[in-house]
Amino acid sequence: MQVDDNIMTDKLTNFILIGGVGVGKTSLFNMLLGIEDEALKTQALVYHNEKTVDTPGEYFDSPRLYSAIIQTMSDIDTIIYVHPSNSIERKLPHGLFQIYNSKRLVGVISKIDLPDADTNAVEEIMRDYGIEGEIFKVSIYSESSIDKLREFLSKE
Ligand SMILES: Nc1nc2c(ncn2[C@@H]2O[C@H](COP(=O)(O)OP(=O)(O)OP(=O)(O)O)[C@@H](O)[C@H]2O)c(=O)[nH]1
Ligand SMILES: [Mg+2]
Repeated sequence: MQVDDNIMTDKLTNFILIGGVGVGKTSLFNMLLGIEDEALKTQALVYHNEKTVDTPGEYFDSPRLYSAIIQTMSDIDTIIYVHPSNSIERKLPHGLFQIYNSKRLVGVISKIDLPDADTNAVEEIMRDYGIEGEIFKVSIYSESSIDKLREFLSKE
């Protein structure tokens, strides 16, 4: 487990980013928290201030690792599911979002700058997955798209 401190996390509610390999979780995480590092492949759970977590896509993509996500989610209030705008692949672990029905569930459609983006199709997938609340459309190349999500996650 990697632990890091960052001033921005004090202002944000605790959250966990989950989704497949390469969907853009770490890039988003870093922008939300004001971390300037380039997103490298995530190899393990990365915690900032104990309750803000980035996860490796493998945890989501391989059934034998689902238990790691489930256990990690248990402490966190907001679950952010990230799905890229240019993929209509459905591989949500069955019932994952229904395990903790007291948590706030948020959808993020990532990489909306891509030419083959189809945000309507991805939104439909997210609704089928049981995400009833907010769905944000973001690109790391659009500061304002990230600002909207950051504002939503901010405590004030
Ligand atoms: N075009 C575009 N590319 C993006 C965007 N966000 C991330 N990427 C690229 O997608 C690739 C994967 O991004 P990561 O943030 O490492 O993805 P991840 O979900 O953390 O991947 P894992 O750690 O393997 O689970 C990188 O090459 C990023 O530069 C975006 O908004 N638009
Ligand atoms: Mg990552």
